[in-house]
Amino acid sequence: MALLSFERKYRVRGGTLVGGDLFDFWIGPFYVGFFGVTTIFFAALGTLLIFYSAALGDTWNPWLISVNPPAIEVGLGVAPLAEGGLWQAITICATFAFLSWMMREVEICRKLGMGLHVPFAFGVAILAYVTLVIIRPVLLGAWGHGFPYGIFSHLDWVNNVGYAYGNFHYNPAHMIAITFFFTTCFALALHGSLVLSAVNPGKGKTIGTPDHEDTYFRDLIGYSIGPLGIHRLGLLLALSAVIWSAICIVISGTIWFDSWSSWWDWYAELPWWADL
Ligand code: 07D
Ligand code: 07D
Ligand code: 07D
Ligand code: 07D
Ligand code: BPH
Repeated sequence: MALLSFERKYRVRGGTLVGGDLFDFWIGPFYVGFFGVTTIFFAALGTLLIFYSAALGDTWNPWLISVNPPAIEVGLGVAPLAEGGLWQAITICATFAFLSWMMREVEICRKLGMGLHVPFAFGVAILAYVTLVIIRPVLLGAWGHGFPYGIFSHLDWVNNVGYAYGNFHYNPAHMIAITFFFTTCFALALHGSLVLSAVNPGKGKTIGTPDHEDTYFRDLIGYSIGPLGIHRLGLLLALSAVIWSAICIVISGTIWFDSWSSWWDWYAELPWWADL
């Protein structure tokens, strides 16, 4: 296999966590490693089970295929395959496929002598998924509280769970999560446009230095967070968005059972205007 010149420098042995040299190789551009093998295994098995479930169902319309969790009455027990057992098996496969993918990222970071920021960030996405299909269902006492694996059916789940608590917009953690999501897009829009503007000064002119970028924001709003700072901020915003998402859903039904709008009653009941 022909290697590109930079690959000779970086395609070196070591950094693996499991399996030593055994899986320490590349297939084309892809690093394999022990966790590459486990990713393929769980991803393929999980996908196969989705097809099997679709074959048992009554539609091949991709928008309508849905692998449903067991009925609430099954509680935390194991369900027969066709009645939610497939959903349980796919959940196990998916969780291990995602975790394997994260660990493969860790091995690649170790190989390249880099920090573990990317796998850490992906770990937060996995945490959100695990909160939805494992942690919250376990706390509520039934796998039936997980979301169904189907393109339209999972939207119905979000909708129905939202309205089960009145207007979900009043969930304070949902507000914080949305605020972080909006702010993440805001920061990325500013960062992406700023960098492109600096590297597109117009035909025949030289590209601006990072000083130009800093000066732009100092002129505009009196402050620039700087070239490294914006990446720290971006990561912090994105991870906060998802952590608050996980919080907003895990508290629904575990510590708050009512409509979310009535959570705000404490505000109306503050002593200085409660009796007005
Ligand atoms: C762009 C990276 C690429 C990923 C893609 C998705 C599959 C599914 C399997 C048919 C940003 C690949 C799709 C592997 C095929 C079968 C059985 C990431 C990018 C291109 N959702 N959601 C979508 C998932 C949840 C919600 C689209 C996954 C929660 C809303 C896609 C999960 C809640 C809307 C999808 C998950 C929720 C969507 C685009 C897991 C709260 C939309 C996703 C494992 C988070 C949008 C028809 C995207 C849409 C949409 C996948 C979880 C809400 C099908 C894999 C339960 C409101 N979701 N979702 O671009 O068009 O992500 O839906 O947690 O409006 Mg969803
Ligand atoms: C409009 C902001 C512009 C800001 C400006 C600046 C100042 C100065 C000064 C700080 C567009 C203002 C500046 C004031 C301040 C100082 C010093 C940004 C704007 C010019 N939805 N939904 C979206 C999801 C549901 C609904 C967009 C998700 C339910 C409606 C986005 C879900 C129902 C509208 C989105 C979900 C519903 C939207 C918002 C999940 C409710 C819109 C982003 C997980 C029951 C809005 C153009 C945006 C839209 C919109 C996401 C659910 C209704 C894609 C993830 C099912 C009516 N939704 N949604 O638009 O498209 O930012 O607006 O369930 O109008 Mg939705
Ligand atoms: C962080 C940049 C700084 C901006 C800040 C917001 C005001 C309002 C006025 C009390 C990311 C300054 C706020 C000037 C004060 C009065 C009368 C940008 C950052 C600090 N929304 N929205 C919020 C606005 C719309 C929706 C929060 C504005 C659409 C949902 C804040 C607009 C739809 C949720 C806010 C606008 C929609 C919010 C945080 C204009 C679809 C939340 C915003 C002018 C897009 C979240 C209580 C943020 C919340 C939230 C402001 C438009 C949906 C109050 C200025 C109509 C679902 N919105 N919003 O972080 O906590 O932005 O609500 O278009 O859950 Mg909204
Ligand atoms: C879960 C994805 C993890 C992904 C992984 C990887 C593969 C491989 C392979 C492509 C978390 C998967 C990878 C499968 C693919 C290849 C090759 C990310 C996850 C591990 N909401 N709401 C949120 C808004 C309303 C409701 C979060 C907005 C209504 C419920 C976010 C609006 C009602 C839940 C959010 C709005 C309602 C949420 C989602 C507006 C419905 C949740 C982001 C504008 C009537 C969910 C943890 C997220 C949550 C959630 C935004 C409206 C209900 C903050 C902007 C009022 C029930 N909402 N929402 O979590 O918190 O990403 O989940 O109206 O469960 Mg909401
Ligand atoms: O490699 C990556 O990116 C290129 C990793 C990844 C990441 C990473 C990666 O490093 C990071 C840092 C994040 N995501 C971060 C985030 C955000 C902030 C924490 C957060 C908002 C988010 N990711 C969200 C999402 C979403 C949403 C919102 O829905 C999706 C769909 C994704 N991220 C998707 C992805 C993948 C593109 C990639 C990634 N995020 C991880 C790829 C991976 O794990 O591959 C191994 C697994 C497979 C190839 C397939 C497994 C198949 C299963 C066994 C079966 C399917 C089951 C599933 C539950 C069905 C769902 C059906 C739906 C219709 C509901």
